[in-house]
Amino acid sequence: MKIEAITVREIHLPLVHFFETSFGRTTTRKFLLVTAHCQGIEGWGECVAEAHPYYNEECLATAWPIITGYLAPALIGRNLKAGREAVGLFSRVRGNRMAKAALENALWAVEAVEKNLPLWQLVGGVRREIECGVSIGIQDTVEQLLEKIATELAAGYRRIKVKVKPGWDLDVLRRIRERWPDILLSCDANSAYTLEDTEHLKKFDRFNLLMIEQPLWNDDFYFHARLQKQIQTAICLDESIHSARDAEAAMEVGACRIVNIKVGRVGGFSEAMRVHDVCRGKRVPVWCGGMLESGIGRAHNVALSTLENFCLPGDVSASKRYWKEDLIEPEVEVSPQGTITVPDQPGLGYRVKQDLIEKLTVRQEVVRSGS
Ligand code: OSB
Ligand code: MG
Repeated sequence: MKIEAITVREIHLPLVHFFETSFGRTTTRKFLLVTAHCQGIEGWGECVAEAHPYYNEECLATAWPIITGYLAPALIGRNLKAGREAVGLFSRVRGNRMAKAALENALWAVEAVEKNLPLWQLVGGVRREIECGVSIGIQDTVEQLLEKIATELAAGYRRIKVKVKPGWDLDVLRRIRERWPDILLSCDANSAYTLEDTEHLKKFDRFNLLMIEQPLWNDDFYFHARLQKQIQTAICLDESIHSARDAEAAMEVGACRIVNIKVGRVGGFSEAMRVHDVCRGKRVPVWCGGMLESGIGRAHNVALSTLENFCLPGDVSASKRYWKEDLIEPEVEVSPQGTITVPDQPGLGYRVKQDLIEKLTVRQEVVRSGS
């Protein structure tokens, strides 16, 4: 693939329903899309950094200049054989993994078209169908949350994850378990607790949770290991795993028994596959996390979820849970059995709605040689 130009766009897409975590509420998802133009083939990638640096350090205001000023220029004019070669070309730039992932993943999509393979096969997937769960944000009342859970269970979803924070946790989990004693249930704290909450966190063990996601600091493994020794519920790490090396260290110290893999958080498909592999080697199950992606990021998540060790239902769910109209066609749909059928077309596997994307674009920059 000869990379001739890269288009970067900022998109604003209103959510069907607000999404609230321990760090705040989102009503309109603002994100970047990148397009790699390679001799007639266009590959799309989504930068999952949010509008504000609350989930992690990246946000739109950092990803834009990193992509246009450093990462895209490192690719322009190159003739690559594979998307993974982007890793070496980006290695001088520290961190900024979500920005890197957007571009690397766009190149994987180009490679898939060139090789006439569906993306899931190119990344080494083994499943034709992936299992879906949902992540349900903090609501205004517990009754509203219970109603949402009832809707998602009726739609077939196989695992319910709820967001928790101090003041929205034990009572909420108790009410859920009273109504549904046996469903696969987990919770995600997005770093809302500290070790001083250990006695409180022990009480989560009553609810037979599949896992508690990132209870402590976003950059920690060591104290998660200390907590894991004191609670029965499996800890799953999200925020603090940026690489395969992080995953290895976290597992070695006993910080988690499950790993959430987000392709943006770890810097792209290459690193996501390495995280997957080290976890498989230690027999630690993984699942695919979500960042409220549009169809483009969602299509990448579907492909990633086909790898062998993605053996728990992920946060990859139907387009219509998020958007009135998604940016791809067909939209991502979930069967009444709570599964997504993986598309078989070469490349991304979905058609990108260029017209809609242009309408939703609030700013755009094209990086090409000499620019
Ligand atoms: O911690 O998994 C998270 C959304 C934004 C930021 C962080 C997280 C999430 C989700 C949503 O839980 C998952 C999704 O439905 O895309
Ligand atoms: Mg999480």
